[in-house]
Amino acid sequence: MASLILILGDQLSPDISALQDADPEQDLVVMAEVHAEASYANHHKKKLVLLFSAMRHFADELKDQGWQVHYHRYDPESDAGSLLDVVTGLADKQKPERLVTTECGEWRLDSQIRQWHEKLGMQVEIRPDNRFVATKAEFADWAEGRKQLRMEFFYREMRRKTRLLMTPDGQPEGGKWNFDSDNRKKWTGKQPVPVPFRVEPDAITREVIRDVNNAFPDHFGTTDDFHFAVTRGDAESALEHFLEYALPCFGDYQDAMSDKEDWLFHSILSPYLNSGLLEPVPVCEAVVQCYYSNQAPLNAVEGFIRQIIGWREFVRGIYWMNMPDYAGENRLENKRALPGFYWTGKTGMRCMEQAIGSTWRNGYAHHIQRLMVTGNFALLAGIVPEEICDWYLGVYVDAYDWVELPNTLGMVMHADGGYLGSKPYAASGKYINRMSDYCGNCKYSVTRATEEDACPFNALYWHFIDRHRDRFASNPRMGMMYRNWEKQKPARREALIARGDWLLSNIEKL
Ligand code: FAD
Ligand code: DLZ
Ligand code: SF4
Repeated sequence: MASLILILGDQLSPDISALQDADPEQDLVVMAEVHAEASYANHHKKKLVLLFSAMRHFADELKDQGWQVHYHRYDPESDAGSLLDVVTGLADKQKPERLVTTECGEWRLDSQIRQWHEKLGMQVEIRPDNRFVATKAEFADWAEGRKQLRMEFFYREMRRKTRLLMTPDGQPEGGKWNFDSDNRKKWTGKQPVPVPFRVEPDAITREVIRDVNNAFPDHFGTTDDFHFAVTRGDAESALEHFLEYALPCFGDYQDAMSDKEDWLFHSILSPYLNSGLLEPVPVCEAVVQCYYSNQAPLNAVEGFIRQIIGWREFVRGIYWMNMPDYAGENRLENKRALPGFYWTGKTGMRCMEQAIGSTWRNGYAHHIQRLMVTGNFALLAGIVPEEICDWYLGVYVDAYDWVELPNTLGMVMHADGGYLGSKPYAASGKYINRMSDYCGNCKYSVTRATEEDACPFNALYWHFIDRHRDRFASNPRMGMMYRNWEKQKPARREALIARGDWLLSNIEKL
């Protein structure tokens, strides 16, 4: 045999670089469901179902196209507990000339694979991942010499590179790069939300659901009502569904949250983009086409592509430029453990209960829930970054270290000292009340701050501002918050700090 071609669980793209120039008659494709990958995080049961089922479907599609595929199914009794074990077993039997693979998206596994040539005693060819707009080197070139890295400027480069939403003379469509200021409406229920796209589980998915429930009964979440796409064809239908029903309102309600609706107008495409069932540029091209055919307004279309060719590419670049040290950052010197209610959802804070509840049921919460509810609480409460990062890495079906870590450690926790974002997204209950209808159904009162029934976010917000004065008071984007803090009467400030202290000491009871 000529080559073993290893395809990882998030590399389910027919054009993946590892398959390029391969010979279906001579080479053997290897895919493996293994304990080491299934257990390095408390992966949501739906994430395991989605990946294992999508992997099994992809392997079958490759076989139908004439590839020889060795597929290792998850077996708790198997001696092959890691990808290296599976590859070693095959290499011993088949004596291939080399192993070919596409670079892995996680530093943890990538650094292992880069040592495999020594362990296997054969050549290991690691090819670049060709599914991103910017290469790692392009990002590093862009970042070099800049004091601060700001997504907005990188995004403009990506617009120029892809020519998405650009006029023929090289100007941004609509005369502006960014229409974010139009994208902050509260959703009141008047505009009906689309029914989320769903696929009923086929025989393969039903078998995986049984396997996952047997092998991982203690993992977070539920497999009930699994309805994600697990093939490229169905993921493309999910994209069509989004374009037709949700995209027109995506921009207006991008920052909204609802007590009644888990998905609102979001695309729910991240699980497919991140596992390889969809590619970012064709998705953005389809979205942009909706603007030119008057099916969606510019604020929706620009807002959407900014998330993908802007944020998604930006966080990946930051990840690879700074790992592994980035993962250990804790510049706010947080010491508090993650409260148990992140795993159970049992809390009286309605916004947290709903965001964690949706996460438990669906393996999904939309961006504003992740950033301004569960993330904001962890920031205000001073949770140890590693613990909150482990939570986010486990509980979402779209979670992979390269995208989760910069979002959590950088954007939410500001643990990188402002490298990714210029100021922390700290907010009181007022913001949550402005963007949602949670507070009306909460046992706490959002208009109070120091009383026993006062919204915990309020005092925790001022506690955060006060305890990080040395770090943030000179930040021009936070000056107003410090001026507001100083304006309050000393007795009020004392009461807020006392309430904050009480909340932090009694955090498990909230
Ligand atoms: P939409 O709102 O429809 O957005 C469209 C697409 O834009 C998404 O599918 C995604 O590919 C991309 N996108 C949007 N925001 C971001 C962002 N901040 N970073 C990177 N891509 C973005 N996204 C992940 O894909 N995996 C993660 O593990 C992940 N962890 C996160 C952790 C935290 C603390 C926060 C605040 C955000 C995280 N995000 C993560 C970003 C974002 O919340 C999700 O991409 C989004 O909620 C996915 O749902 P959607 O497909 O409906 O997104
Ligand atoms: C996330 C994940 C899981 C749960 N299981 C597997 C697996 O069994 N086999 C596999 O090849 N990949 C799996 N993955 C994805 C990897 O752990 C890893 O997150 C990505 O390959 C990073 O790019
Ligand atoms: Fe959340 Fe506070 Fe509103 Fe309750 S009152 S839902 S805790 S913001």
